[in-house]
Amino acid sequence: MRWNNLTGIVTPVEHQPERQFSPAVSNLFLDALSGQTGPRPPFWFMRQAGRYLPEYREIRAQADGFLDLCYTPERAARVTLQPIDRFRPDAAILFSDILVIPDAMGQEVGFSEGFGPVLTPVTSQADLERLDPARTLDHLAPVFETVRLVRAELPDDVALLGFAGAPWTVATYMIEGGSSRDFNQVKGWVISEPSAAAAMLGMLVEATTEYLVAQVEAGAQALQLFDTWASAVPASSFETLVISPTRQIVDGVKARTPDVPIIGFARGIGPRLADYVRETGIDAVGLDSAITFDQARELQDICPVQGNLDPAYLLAGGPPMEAAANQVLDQLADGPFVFNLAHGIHKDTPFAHVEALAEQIRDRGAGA
Ligand code: 1CP
Repeated sequence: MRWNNLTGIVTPVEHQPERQFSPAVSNLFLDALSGQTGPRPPFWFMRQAGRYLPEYREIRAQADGFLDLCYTPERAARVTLQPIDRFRPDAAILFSDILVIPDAMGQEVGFSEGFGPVLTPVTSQADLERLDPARTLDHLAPVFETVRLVRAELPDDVALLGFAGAPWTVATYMIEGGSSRDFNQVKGWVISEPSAAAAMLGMLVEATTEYLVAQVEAGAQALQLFDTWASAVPASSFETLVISPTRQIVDGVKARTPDVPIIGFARGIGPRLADYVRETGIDAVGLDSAITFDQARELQDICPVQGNLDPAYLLAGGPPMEAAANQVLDQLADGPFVFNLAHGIHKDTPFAHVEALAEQIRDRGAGA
């Protein structure tokens, strides 16, 4: 296996900017991301579209696999809008996945029912050289069409959030060939093949920047970068694997679409979150459930925060959920804040619990 002498740098693909949406009425979510506090905190839920919704399962069953669903704009748009119709959150998140980027670059990506993502792992320099980030925009054209369809359907006071995986998190799937518990393959690879790792992160930065800019040009009004597995990165590699690739994407996106707010969600990095915010240039930060309210309020002095009800409360429902959600609201809603979960909705969550939570947050605007 030889990994040396790779550059992995791609030339940005030219494309025509399109109309950028500007909301006619105030949007609580975008206001919060710009540092304002409104009549009530805005909310949306990570994985608000997905398997816990019967109407999602119905469309999913009609699709020829999960990626087919992501790449069929009419269906992906319907799925994006399903939770909006049910719960009326303040933001819709584009229905897609973080693994469309390796798929676009030419890696074999599949999703097996009940098992999760399965990728043919990148194990050699030849595998790496076969990846081509320059294909990203063409391959993901259906996703941009989904963004246009959704924006045309969304009420003006609901914002459209685009997203992508951060390079490190996407790289874990590309090297491990799927989900991992210990990340030994990818961590070993980074240690023994640093130039190959740098080349792959470089490809991911380029592809992800193009992908996010194109989402904004198609109508996304804010973006979220998911660094779900930032928790696995040793402190000594944090700058190289988490901070630097994220900062490059933030800089690249802002150079071309300066006004779009970017939320960074780096899970499990606890005390390093403040550095993450300052050094990457993200506009707002997503909090996982290990973040204490004291930490969250300190972060709120630097930027708006989003979070952090543990999804287990939503799964449980009832008075414990209500009490836990009230605590989050009491502790954080005085500053710039977007109510959300600490991670995605669990697939066994009864949607009645989600309805109840949405109503509870909305009631905060009725004088609570
Ligand atoms: O068969 C199915 O229906 C698959 C389930 C599913 C869904 C609904 C997958 C496979 N992806 C998605 C959609 C998705 N994924 C969205 C849009 C929907 C929404 O939020 O409403 C988003 C934002 C993601 C992001 C995503 N995908 C992340 C980051 C967020 C997180 O959950 O930490 C990650 C890590 C993935 C990879 C992935 N894709 C699918 C699964 C089951 C996974 C996770 C696998 C793992 O735990 O390692």
